[in-house]
Amino acid sequence: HQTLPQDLLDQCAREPIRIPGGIQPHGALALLRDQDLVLIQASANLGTVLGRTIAPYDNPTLADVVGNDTTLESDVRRWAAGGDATFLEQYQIDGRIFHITGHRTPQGLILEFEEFDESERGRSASFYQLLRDFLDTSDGLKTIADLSAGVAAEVQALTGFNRVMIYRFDEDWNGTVIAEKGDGTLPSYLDLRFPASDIPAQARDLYRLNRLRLIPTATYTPVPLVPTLCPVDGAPLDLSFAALRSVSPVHLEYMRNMGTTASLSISIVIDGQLWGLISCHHAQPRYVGPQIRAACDFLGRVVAQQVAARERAAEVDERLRLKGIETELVAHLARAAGFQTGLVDCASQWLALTNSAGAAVVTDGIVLAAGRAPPIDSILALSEWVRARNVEQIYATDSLSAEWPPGKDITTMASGVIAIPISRLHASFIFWFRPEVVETVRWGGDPRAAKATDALGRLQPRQSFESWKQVVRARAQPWRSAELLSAVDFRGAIINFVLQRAEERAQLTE
Ligand code: BLA
Repeated sequence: HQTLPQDLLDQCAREPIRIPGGIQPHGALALLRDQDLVLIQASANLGTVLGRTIAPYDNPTLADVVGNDTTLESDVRRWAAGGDATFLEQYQIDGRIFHITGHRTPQGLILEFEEFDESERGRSASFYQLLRDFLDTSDGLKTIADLSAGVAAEVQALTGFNRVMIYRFDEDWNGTVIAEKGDGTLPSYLDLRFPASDIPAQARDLYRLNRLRLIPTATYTPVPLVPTLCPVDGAPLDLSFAALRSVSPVHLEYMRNMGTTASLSISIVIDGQLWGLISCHHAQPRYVGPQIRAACDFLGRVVAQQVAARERAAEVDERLRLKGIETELVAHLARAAGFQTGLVDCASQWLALTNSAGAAVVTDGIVLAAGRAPPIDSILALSEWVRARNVEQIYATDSLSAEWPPGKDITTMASGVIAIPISRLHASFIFWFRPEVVETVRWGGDPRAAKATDALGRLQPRQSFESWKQVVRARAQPWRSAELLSAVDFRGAIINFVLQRAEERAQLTE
């Protein structure tokens, strides 16, 4: 697999993206002290953005900041005193309309101001319609692929970004673009895979918690916070949940290299895990206001639930189907002279139990095999190796040779292996095998080229996103959890069977 040297990965993951010390310039930020809502820290552009004279060092009151010719001041006070986690309203300040969002942090209340953008007018009116239509049609989108394509189209319609992608993470945190809706302005990234190092661990961590980020232009100059450190605790202000948080300069360079000026990304979080992103790109600068963003966030959550429901339903269906096969097989074994020969007699059910191409049973150094299985000697050597691992219930891999070097000689039969121990005393196992499936992965740029460093040894994002083909060998189709559960269940049945036969023998000899 393509991974960066650990020290470079660590370096990327160490960038403190939650405390960048500044914001993006498409709005302004104010930190209010909890007890009296006095302004104690602000982005340097607060006065300019609001068109008022504000001196952060003079501890201005909330009314000094936002004026008191609207209900804004009293509404914020009421929110601050009440229980809601966040605040999102529109107000006029000196004749200009602002979206004002608020959230609570241990360092105080953060208010963010974004001026209403004329391009939002009319869009808001149609987004309820769009969301409703999506909810109506999404029931009919049965597969993850269809659902993803539907969502990409929906977000494209909602936001007008040139290219909207559904980006799904794999177990190594590489990601693949599994659906895309574009207007032809930017090249297609559909089916391309991107290395885990493109979105380092601390960023993924943050995106699990804060599900949305907007970068209207990747060429901005950050606006610093004044004073630099938060007066409450002398620490940098935590901007984890600030919409305006200034983003990593490494990432901005990445965007520029990619030819995208603006981006919006929305997390798809399932069971507390980052499953994927809805990633939107625009060739030109592009801003979308808090209401459209909230609609996108809402969609991201709907999609997460729908993906989870479909994945669960597919697992349950498969589990039931495999259970049916197990029942048949066990009934047959009950009539067989020994379970080993019984398995061979019912080879097709035996293989079907885990959707495998080959299987073997090893007891007392004797191997019986079915389907496409490795040679006897290899199976015996493999049993010894698995035994040395002291496996309790199950051992499974989709790339045997990566864990057991002799496995490289049997990849065409056994790149994927499940082993279940069926005796505490002996190296007795039931195995299932899956062949190598040679896969051609198209990467969005050569992942090895992501290792470039600058003169100071700092890792740089890669320059080229030309697709690059990699042929992956010695890997089988990964095991699904329904298949692994099926193997574990079957182990229970076999152990019962062996015990029962032992008891019967004991009774006969009594
Ligand atoms: C962040 N990298 C990101 C983000 C994405 C990507 C989506 C989230 C920010 C956003 O919303 O734009 C990567 N964008 C992609 C990928 C696709 C895409 C893969 O559209 C594919 C379609 N990046 C590097 C290297 C480093 C790095 C080498 O390439 C480290 C040195 C860092 N990427 C990096 C950091 C962030 C990031 C630090 C966090 C940015 C932030 O939120 O501050």
